[in-house]
Amino acid sequence: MSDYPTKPLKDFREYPVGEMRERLRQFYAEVNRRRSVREFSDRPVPRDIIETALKAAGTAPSGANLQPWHFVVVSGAETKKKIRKAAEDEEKEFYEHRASAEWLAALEPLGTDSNKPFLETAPYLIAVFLQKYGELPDGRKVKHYYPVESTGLATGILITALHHAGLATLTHTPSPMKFLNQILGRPKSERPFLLLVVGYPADDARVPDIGRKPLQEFTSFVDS
Ligand code: IYR
Repeated sequence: MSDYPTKPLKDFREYPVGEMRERLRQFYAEVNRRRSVREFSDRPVPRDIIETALKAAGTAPSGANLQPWHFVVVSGAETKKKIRKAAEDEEKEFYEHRASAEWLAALEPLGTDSNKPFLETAPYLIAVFLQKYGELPDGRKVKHYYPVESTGLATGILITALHHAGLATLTHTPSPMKFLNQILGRPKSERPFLLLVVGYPADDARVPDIGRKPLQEFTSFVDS
């Protein structure tokens, strides 16, 4: 055993199995209502709501607990406009040239195109960056482990927390999105992971009529 300090696991809670089932039933029902939304209202959302959701994201497990992520919360009109312009330029290239016919066919049910008005309408854009390595104040580099997996886990918790709070999100991945480093002044040790659009849905928001795979299709059990 190492000599690092430990403390008792006092916050763990066990529930009777019946209660476990009921809690999970409710949790599943709640997360199953989550939909990616592409039509946002400009209604404001208090900043402390976003801060608490980010604290929840920051509880994610990470490689060697190095927490290799950084979140930039954008609410200013000027920066949102710059991001929209840069994202739409990339998306135009994507839809008109870069995307394969197969990729465009896969996107068909989502009805997406290169027009991204929500990048200016929604009250918040949260740019998620993964830190390829850490940087100490003296300039030395700290190796990060599993930054992609860790940042993915943190982002999943963030999306779930915002949904739990009654907000809509869209995971947006303009590709390439290196422009986010430049617009947001992030160092080259950080790679843009995704752009999360956050706010209330527009009053008349519609979503694609698509569904989720049943459990049997994405799970197998090995009991032997
Ligand atoms: N980035 C583009 C295309 C796109 C790609 C995937 I994979 C999606 O699930 C949805 C869209 C866009 O945002 O339109």
